[in-house]
Amino acid sequence: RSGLSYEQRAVQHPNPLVKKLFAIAEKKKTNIVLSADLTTTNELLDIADRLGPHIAVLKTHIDIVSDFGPSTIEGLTELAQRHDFLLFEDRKFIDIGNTVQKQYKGGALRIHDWAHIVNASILAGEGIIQALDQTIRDGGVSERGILILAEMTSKGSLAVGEYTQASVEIAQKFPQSVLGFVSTKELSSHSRVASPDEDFVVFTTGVNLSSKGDALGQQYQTPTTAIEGGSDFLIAGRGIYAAAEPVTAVKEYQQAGWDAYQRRITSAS
Ligand code: UP6
Repeated sequence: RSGLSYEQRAVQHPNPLVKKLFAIAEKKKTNIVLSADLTTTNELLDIADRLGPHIAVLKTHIDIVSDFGPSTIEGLTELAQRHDFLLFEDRKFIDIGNTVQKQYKGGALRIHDWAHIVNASILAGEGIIQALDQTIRDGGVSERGILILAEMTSKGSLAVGEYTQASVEIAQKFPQSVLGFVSTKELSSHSRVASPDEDFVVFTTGVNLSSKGDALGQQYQTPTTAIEGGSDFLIAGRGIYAAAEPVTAVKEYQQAGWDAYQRRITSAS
């Protein structure tokens, strides 16, 4: 699968949101997801505006924004349209289905209203994905999808082996709303019964060009190793937004990610 171009995959893919994501990547020549872990609305919108032309997706942790309010979401939505990127709320839902539906649709954050993509862990079993899938189907908005958090980049992560395999098996049960995974590499080898037209999208966190990790257990790989491992979209945070020149940094990540992707599809053809 990952030897195909985004354009080829877009043609074959049944999910309209994945088609849109691949189209954005091709048009802007970027597979970068900015992890915009800024803690005020001004900083968040400022970085989204400056780096927006170079990214395919903006990933938020909306609950760390100290002055969160309607203007936060209005600003993000407007910038996503202007610069043509998707919004991914890194909520990591993990509760029982009934609670997760309320967390997704309602509360102060109303994530379903504005985030194209959310993610969830399957620790609680497949009911959590069933619940999110139901909200998406009943929600009346077409461009919504889920990524299953199948692995984690932090040292000592327990999301390995059978757990990761169970993530793939649950994803296969909800092909309409599960777009793919957050994982360090492609997971098709974990799948017992991969059908030929299955095409999950792999988002990879823990990507950094110059650092190996941080003091709190984060572990990084480079854009090149991630793409070589089958990743489709590279999620980078501090490597970009905390750089002395974030615009220069995002262009470096964009180039590295795109070059590695080009090499992958060229060597496969
Ligand atoms: N993230 C990880 N590892 C995971 C899952 N999620 O780092 O396994 C998220 C973090 C953060 C971003 O919550 O928002 O990806 C990584 O940021 P960084 O590039 O600054 O380390």
